[in-house]
Amino acid sequence: MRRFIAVSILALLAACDQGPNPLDGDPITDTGTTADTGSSADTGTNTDADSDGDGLSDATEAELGTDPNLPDTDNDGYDDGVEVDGNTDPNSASDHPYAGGWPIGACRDDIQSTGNGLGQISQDFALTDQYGDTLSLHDFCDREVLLVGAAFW
Ligand SMILES: [Ca+2]
Ligand SMILES: [Ca+2]
Ligand SMILES: [Ca+2]
Repeated sequence: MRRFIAVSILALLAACDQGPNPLDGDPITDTGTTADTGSSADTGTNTDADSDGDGLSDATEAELGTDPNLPDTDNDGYDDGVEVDGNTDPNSASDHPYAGGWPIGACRDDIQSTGNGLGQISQDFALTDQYGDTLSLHDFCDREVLLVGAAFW
């Protein structure tokens, strides 16, 4: 009796796999088209997902134009999330956090020079630090900077 039941179950499973498509009756495998029109509010997209684990959600990466499947979009050695947190451009390899750890101000792109006199906002200029990075004065727009000059003759 057990043998008969087991054979019957196998025959039933085989019939389910081999039978005609229940949607249209033909022998072609159903491609997933059903009466569901997809009108559900759930589109299957998880906006909180971070597919590449760089600290930015896929939705945020879409807004920034970075690759949601590549942690370091511009291949400069810094993950996209680190760049956003450090106020650098995750889409530009020439713009990245300083190796020396000098924090870059979020206001750096908004700063407007007013002159080089006392109390004025200086023109931007760049210097090289001990790590070989080129530091821009306006990158430190959110702090006071003491400049010490020296010359060799
Ligand atoms: Ca991401
Ligand atoms: Ca990067
Ligand atoms: Ca970058």
